Amino acid sequence: MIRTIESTPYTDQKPGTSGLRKKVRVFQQPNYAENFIQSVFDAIADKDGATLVIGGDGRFLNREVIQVAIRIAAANGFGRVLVGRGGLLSTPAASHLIRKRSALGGLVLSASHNPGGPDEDFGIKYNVANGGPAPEKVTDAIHARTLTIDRWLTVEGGDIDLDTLGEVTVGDMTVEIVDPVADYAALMETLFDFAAIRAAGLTMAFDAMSAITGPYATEILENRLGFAPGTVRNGTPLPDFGGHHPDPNLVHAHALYETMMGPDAPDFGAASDGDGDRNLIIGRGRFVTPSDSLAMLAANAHLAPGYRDGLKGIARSMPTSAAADRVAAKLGIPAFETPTGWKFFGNLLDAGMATICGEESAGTGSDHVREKDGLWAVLLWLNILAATGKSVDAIARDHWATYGRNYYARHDYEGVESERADALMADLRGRLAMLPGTAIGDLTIETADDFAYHDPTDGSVSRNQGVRILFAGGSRVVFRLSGTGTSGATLRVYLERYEAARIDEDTGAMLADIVAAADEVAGIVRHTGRTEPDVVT
Ligand code: G16
Repeated sequence: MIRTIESTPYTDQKPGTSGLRKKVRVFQQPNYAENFIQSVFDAIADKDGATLVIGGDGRFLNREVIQVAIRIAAANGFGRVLVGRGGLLSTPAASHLIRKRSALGGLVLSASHNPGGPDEDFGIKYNVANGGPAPEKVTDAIHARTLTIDRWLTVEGGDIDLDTLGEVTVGDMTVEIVDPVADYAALMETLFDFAAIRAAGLTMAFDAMSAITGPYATEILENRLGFAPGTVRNGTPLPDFGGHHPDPNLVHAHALYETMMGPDAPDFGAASDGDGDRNLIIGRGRFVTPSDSLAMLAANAHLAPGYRDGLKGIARSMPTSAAADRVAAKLGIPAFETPTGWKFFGNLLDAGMATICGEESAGTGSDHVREKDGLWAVLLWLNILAATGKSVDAIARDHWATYGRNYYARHDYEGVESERADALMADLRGRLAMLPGTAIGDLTIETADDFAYHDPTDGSVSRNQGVRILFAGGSRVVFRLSGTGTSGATLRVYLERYEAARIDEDTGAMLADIVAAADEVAGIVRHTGRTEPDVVT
């Protein structure tokens, strides 16, 4: 029997860069998760008898919200819900399942790389039928509904067993508990030459960061590709990620970095994040920035069976370095520049205009799903290493020798008071027209604008996506506020300098004058009171 529960709106349920992310305690307020899930269902059509995928990264609150979501889905007319065993599904595996089973969409429960636990973060994201994050017109409709919602629907009944494969009935709806790994692993076998990787005899360290990729990496890397037991570290998903940030960068995956720079480093090192869509790539003695990784993967993708016929196009988010554009130019294929947020790649992938996409925020992926995919990037790297017989370092050096090098870094100022961060951006935006021609040290500003994206597939326009300051000679600094944080504001400053021939310099030294110019042009110290970034990646 369907029950109607009266409720009142919360005013803070606007989805950010990637769904609704808040502190666990916020989600634990009465009706909070229920309101948002019901708003999702109120905002979408064709639910009757449709299939819905539900899964999450296993963080604190995952199981509880899944049980609630199943009952709300049953009351809203869905015919079937697919749930990963244990409530687990990596974000790319959820995307694949939506596509494979022709689901109407999916609820992906994660706050990605943010920490988990009772005092940490939780999130809910809705993905549409192509497997990708809901586009802005859908998230806008969901948000509008959260502001007027006055009830949510549920069915009688208790929690179901999430840990046993098979089917159970909730209301009139079937719930199917599926193996979270099997379909995804099978997809990877179609894209990459597993036999060649196995035969290459490479050694590897993979840090699953006590998050969702543990079971996937253990099955694919150790069981199917024959990497030694223990290759996958921190392979058991924990509700609090062992108390760490499951963020695969040089700060939070520092132990892996130390291993890879040490005397006994294996050939290849990698890590993924809370929900399995990000990746960190480190060869023996060689860290590869996400922007470079995108370019190198695109340049070599034809070595993997899934991409043997070449790429249709390459897409990157605006703050990502232009290294991939150079590869696209050489390949004679289009390069696209989108706003930050994987959702902006979906239309290009659906239209067959791009095959590989990537972001500076450690995300790379292809048209095999509609999310970025951490293990996919790892496997493509392994396939390239196996096919070429070269090291990561050699591939990187060869790449820079061919294309030149985009020195790149991102400086994050976290937990800045929102008013101060907003003031910095408003101040900067107000001065954009006056900036061209301004000299700062040896740099001269050539152009300054606020990035707006015109989607070539549907004509939609997304404005105010980040301030770009371009210097004469091709160096660049970009300023934007993160859309994924849960407390205060995070100012991201993206720094880039292109060198055609000087490919072996220190990144910090190469970017020093741009760092100084960034502060001068935006008044970072003046506005935020911070003299140093919290995280440099
Ligand atoms: C999400 C989005 C990415 C975006 C990243 C950082 O990743 O899916 O497209 O690049 O956030 O966004 P921001 O700079 O606004 O914090 P994830 O891995 O957190 O889902």
